[in-house]
Amino acid sequence: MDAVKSALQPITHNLPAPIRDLGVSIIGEKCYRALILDIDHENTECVKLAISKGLGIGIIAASSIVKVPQILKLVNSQSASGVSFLSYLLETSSYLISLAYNVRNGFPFSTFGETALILGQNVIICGLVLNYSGKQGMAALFVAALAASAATLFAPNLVDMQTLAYLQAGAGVLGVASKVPQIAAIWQQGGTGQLSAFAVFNYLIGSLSRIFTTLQEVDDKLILYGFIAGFALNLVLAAQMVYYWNAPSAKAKGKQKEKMPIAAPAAKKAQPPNISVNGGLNGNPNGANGHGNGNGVSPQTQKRPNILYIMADQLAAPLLKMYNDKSQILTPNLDKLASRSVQFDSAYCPSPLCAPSRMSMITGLLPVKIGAYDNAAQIGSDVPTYAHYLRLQGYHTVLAGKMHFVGDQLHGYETRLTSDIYPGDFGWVVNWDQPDTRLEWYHNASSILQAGVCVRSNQLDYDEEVMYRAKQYMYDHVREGPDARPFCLTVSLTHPHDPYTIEQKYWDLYEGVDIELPKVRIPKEDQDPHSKRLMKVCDLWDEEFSDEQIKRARRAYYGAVSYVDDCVGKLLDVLKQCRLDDNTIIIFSGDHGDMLGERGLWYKMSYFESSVRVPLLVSYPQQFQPRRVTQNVSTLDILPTMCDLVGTKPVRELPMDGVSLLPHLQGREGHDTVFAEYTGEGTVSPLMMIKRGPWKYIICPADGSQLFNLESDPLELHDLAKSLKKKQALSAELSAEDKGVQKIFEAFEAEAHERWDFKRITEDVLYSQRKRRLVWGALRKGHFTSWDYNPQDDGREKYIRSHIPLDDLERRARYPAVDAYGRETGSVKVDQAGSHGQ
Ligand SMILES: [Ca+2]
Repeated sequence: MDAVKSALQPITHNLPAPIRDLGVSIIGEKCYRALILDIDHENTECVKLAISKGLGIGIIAASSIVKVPQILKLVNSQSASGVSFLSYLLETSSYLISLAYNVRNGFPFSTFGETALILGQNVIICGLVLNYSGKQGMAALFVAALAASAATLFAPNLVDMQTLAYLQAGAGVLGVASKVPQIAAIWQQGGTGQLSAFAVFNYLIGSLSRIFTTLQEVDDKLILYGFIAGFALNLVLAAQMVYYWNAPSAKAKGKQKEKMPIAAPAAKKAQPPNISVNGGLNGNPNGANGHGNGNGVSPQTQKRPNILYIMADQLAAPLLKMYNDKSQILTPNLDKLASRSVQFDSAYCPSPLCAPSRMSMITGLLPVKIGAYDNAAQIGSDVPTYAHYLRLQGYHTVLAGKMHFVGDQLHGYETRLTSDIYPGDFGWVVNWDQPDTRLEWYHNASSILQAGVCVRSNQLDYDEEVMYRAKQYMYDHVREGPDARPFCLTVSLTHPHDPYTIEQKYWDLYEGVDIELPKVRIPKEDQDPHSKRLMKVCDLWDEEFSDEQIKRARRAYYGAVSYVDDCVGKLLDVLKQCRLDDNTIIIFSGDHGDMLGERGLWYKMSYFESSVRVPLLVSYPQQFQPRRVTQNVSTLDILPTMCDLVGTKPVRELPMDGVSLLPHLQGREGHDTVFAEYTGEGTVSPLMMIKRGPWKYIICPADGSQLFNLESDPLELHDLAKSLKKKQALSAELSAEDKGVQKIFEAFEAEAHERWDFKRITEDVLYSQRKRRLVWGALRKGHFTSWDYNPQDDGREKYIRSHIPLDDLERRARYPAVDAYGRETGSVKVDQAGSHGQ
């Protein structure tokens, strides 16, 4: 020891003045002499003090950046969504009081410094939250109020020490109370979710250290009790962390926890799918991947949940009752489903056009990435879809209805029950080389002019077949008995797509109803460039529809929506009759909306809400408490969400634009940004959208950019980009609010140009269009071979046939199964020859 001392002393006695002074200022003259100069380690008092000071400085250093990630998140997203101002306000107030109490008591800075640093960061966060919530005025008021409170608390003549002590006691209680909801949430959810273990253990160590530094340096019971209570609650949190860390599985470790399939107990780590192991056509009923348990949503039920995904076509979310109390459209079944669902209030399609939206939805990839440019674009058969992912997990992937595939008509679906309603070829290629030529298949005014009642239509023929096949599939499935593989059945209806015509029954639902006219009417000359072009493309430019015509079209659409609602009711009814309802996750959504006369626009192809926003419901009350989610999400998110629902993950090495909705479904914080891309008819260059928080930003090199704040301007009447431009042209003085908007707009512009190479995308689109035009021209010469799907339906193998024993057949066909006396037996004989005919 003496050797060490004599080696060190020449150094410690000759430290540079600034370091010596710093040391003295931290641990005092006495302990500096004892520890540094004399190197006396027996001096316990000074050693303790030095440790205490070291801990204090460590805590202060860590606290100086503790809120930086939150600040960056706010700045990058330019949205305050999901951040509670009240919570930050309370924390900020409690820190301000503590700071005043500590300063006025003259306690050493090292024992409370973090209070000041976190306070400063909280003030920034509060300001950002108010700013991004569109309350710039409130932000100024908040800072002023804070300054006034600080002045009051620090002034001995205004607040005496006794009052300040009471306030400090209150602040301590407040700080402690803030932990309780977190503990309760973990208890209820049976897991720690996205709570950071790093933060929890940091807080635990921090509060323990603070007890030590307080005992060592501050003689104040109030402060001490606050830290002890804080430590106790942090200890509970940490214990919860440890408990849930290990509870689900000995295999589940650390960070993998977040990636687990929902509530899956013995879940294995998500692995790239392995075809040789996973189920083939025969399917292993216990999971087909040989891992059985651990892949299910519910650990209690051995059988993994089925998925029934119902889609509508051209169903505008803003018109539906579930999104608009005042809606005149009758949708009792959807309303009931919504009340049992996690309902997404801001769900967008990835492209406001049929095929691109659907191709992106099934692949989780934005249209440009997969070449889904228009309604005649083909995506590669090598692009993984949710059907591939679920099939690998042993699911029977089944499609009944429309998907608007071009070329490959299956894209991973094992079974397709109907043909498509639209052509699966290059017939509808857009031509940007001749942008002013209206093509024969474009939408036109006839839908509106001829709106009304029908006995039958193309659409009804189609959807009636879709419904029959879908219901029949569920009946067949349940008669397969308990060994049937789980299914993912997509039922995709073509209603309420135009033409606006529907059966009398649904038309009559609106008899005597004064059908609401569009809310927004804009003179043609005041329309934005894209809307003008859309009116021309859809042959609406020279039309002046009377209110009566508009009402008839809307009434027929309302009827068609009620028809969809009826279909949903029927599907859910069959699910229930087949006793599949308890173990089936229901997803409801659509491919895009319909302007239905809003702003003088009809159909879709634009980024206004009625065209681009879609309904989205996920119903599985056993796992997901019904709630509403306001954050922006996309139907792109359906693929990664389905993967989570069945206990797998998209392959990490492959691109993925969709983000799982699981955090939203579980009531945790989830994403709030969506992107959309449009390169179809009605535009002449790529038209893109970013929706983040309340901001909707639209960019098209041919038309310029638009910016709307949906929170303050839900009808999208004020294009902020346009008004900024106007003010700048007039060299008008920009208000503080204008400057804020300008900053947001510029950030979006930069982001868009970073994300999209418009020149290259335009070239790619033109290249694809030209290729397809040439190929399509050739394919129409001579003998035409259709790519349209022809579903298998072999009448020789159903019903009563001589090669199937009659008694067996009747017994198998009856559900529920009965014994010889017609009493329900509760089980289906599955060992008989194939229920689908062999
Ligand atoms: Ca469509």
